Amino acid sequence: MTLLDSPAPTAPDGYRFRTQPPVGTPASIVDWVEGVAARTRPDAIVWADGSQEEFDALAELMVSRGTMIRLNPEKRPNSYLVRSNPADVARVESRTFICSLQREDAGPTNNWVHPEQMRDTLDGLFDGVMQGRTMYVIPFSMGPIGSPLSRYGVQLTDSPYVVASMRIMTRMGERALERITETTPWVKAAHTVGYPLAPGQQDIPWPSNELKYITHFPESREIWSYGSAYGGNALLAKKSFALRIASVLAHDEGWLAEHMLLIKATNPEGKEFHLAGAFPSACGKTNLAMLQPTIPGWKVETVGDDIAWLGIGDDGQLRAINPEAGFFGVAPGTGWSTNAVAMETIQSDTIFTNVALTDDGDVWWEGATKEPPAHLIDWQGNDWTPDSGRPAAHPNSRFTVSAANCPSISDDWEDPRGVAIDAIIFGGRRATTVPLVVEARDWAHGVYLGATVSSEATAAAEATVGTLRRDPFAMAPFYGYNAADHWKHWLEIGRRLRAAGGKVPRIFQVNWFRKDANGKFLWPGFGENSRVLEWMFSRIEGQTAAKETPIGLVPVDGGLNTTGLDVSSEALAELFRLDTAGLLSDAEDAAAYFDGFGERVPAELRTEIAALRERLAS
Ligand code: GTP
Ligand code: SPV
Ligand code: MN
Repeated sequence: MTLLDSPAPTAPDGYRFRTQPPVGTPASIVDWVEGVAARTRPDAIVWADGSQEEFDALAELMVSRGTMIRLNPEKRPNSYLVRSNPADVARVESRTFICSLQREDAGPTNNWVHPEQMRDTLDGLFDGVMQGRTMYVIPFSMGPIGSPLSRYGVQLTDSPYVVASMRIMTRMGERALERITETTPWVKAAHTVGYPLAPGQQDIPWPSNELKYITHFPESREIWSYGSAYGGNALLAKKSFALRIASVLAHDEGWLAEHMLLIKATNPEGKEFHLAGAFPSACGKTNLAMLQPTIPGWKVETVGDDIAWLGIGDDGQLRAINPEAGFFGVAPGTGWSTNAVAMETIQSDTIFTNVALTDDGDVWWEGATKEPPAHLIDWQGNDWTPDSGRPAAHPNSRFTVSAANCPSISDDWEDPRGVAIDAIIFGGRRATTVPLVVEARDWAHGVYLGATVSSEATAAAEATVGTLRRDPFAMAPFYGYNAADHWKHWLEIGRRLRAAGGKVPRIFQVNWFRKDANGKFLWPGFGENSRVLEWMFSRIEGQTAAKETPIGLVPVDGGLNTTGLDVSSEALAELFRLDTAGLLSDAEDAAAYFDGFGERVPAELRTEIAALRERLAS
């Protein structure tokens, strides 16, 4: 089939999808689309323009197929519920591959297969895989349209759910395509649900395949994804491009692609600070990105909640953009008391995936309200009551919503130059050992804190919930190259920042998740985390002294603002208690973890461990 004889795909009455490439589309894109179409043999090709009309038509199509349920427009205008196949509910790290030419370039955090071998496998899997379906072409920009920091890609997919989600999560369609000329580099991203339809075969609400491959070719900057329609497996602009491929681009070009939230905080005097924070999946980035301070006079505004691209600006500052245009946030635990801003953001124009349906056509999940409704339809479509003994929403259920819907979105969130970063924080979910907040002694120590992030597994990881895992820079699942080279790159960025003479961001480690002997969180978290932000920014301003400890700088007695805070002095002491034995064993564990990277671990990080052990031992 050639593009010119692509038939019109099914569309709701009165809507015509665009079946031809817009005039001026670079030949490189047209050729690639034709090549993939020749292999996958879709019934039709649609060039997504990104319009509201197109989104509405796709939604209507999905409602008619039973993929989407339109929610009650009085409760939740322009919003939809989607239920995935129960075997397709999260990223699958075990099926994610980095296919670099050399195994060592993927490093021990990644599954590696030689690119030639993977191409053979994919050739078989993609052969005729889109039969009976429409292939959608999605040109997209990561980063504000026209920003020098933005990068472009084209995703092909046979999933209308992916097209609709990409419209929320990225700047896509016509306005992105217009920016791609014959000389603009762009990333190829091919995706299929892996469920071809024989002539006359009835489709199912959530087509997917038991077999999954999420593959990346860092040298040729390509992504090929097979078998899943869920989140990071399928919205290839997100983790596959903006982290795995972008981390390689960033390493080569001298910038950083990170799993970080971005916020602007304003102090009572009106001074603004920007913070970038790396936390593993489901460890509170969205919450911190939308934080409502409990301390008077402070304001926090949202720049991004998941991914940041950072580089050294002309002014010598570390500057960051949020390459995304929306939020793909964890629903459970999101409620009016924990994240009111998110609750407001998702009042309308939202796609919900794998949450529960209420009897009046709205959505619910654990933590949405204190009291669960008396009856629900759960995420698998079954009747549910509070005594059902199982969660109504999947623990990794998500909302997909435009950042523009967020009432706390910062006025500089689309600044093409990016925001100038004052502080970088690393956090994980640690029930013991790691204090509430520690300031790094210097940049190299901060890089050590980043490289040794560890966290108890949540539902987003394919591990037993609660087991401890190393997640350096919260990037373990998202590295496109050898993690040890990333740590070296961070040390290099530090040197370049100092040489540039601008302000060098301070680095901090935080842990909202320390527990008491009864397993109860010692710190109330959420809005109260503003107290920790206040301490960090007063440190940057030179307004607060800090106490030296073997692991870094902590607040002096009374240094953390506890006015109006409902935490006992015992709990506060426990939050900062230095568990020397635990810290030493953490350092041993970090050293053993580094050993897995062999020679590629930068000498500076080995020095950090040795110095830390010495300080702890004395
Ligand atoms: P990804 O989107 O998967 O990258 O994750 P994320 O880091 O954006 O995760 P998110 O913000 O959705 O994390 C949500 C989980 O963290 C929920 O279980 C929240 O209850 C919990 N959480 C967030 N902030 C806090 C906090 O300050 N204290 C405690 N105890 N839990 C928190
Ligand atoms: C994460 O798992 O860190 C996410 C969700 O942000 S996903 O986009 O599915 O990777
Ligand atoms: Mn994430």
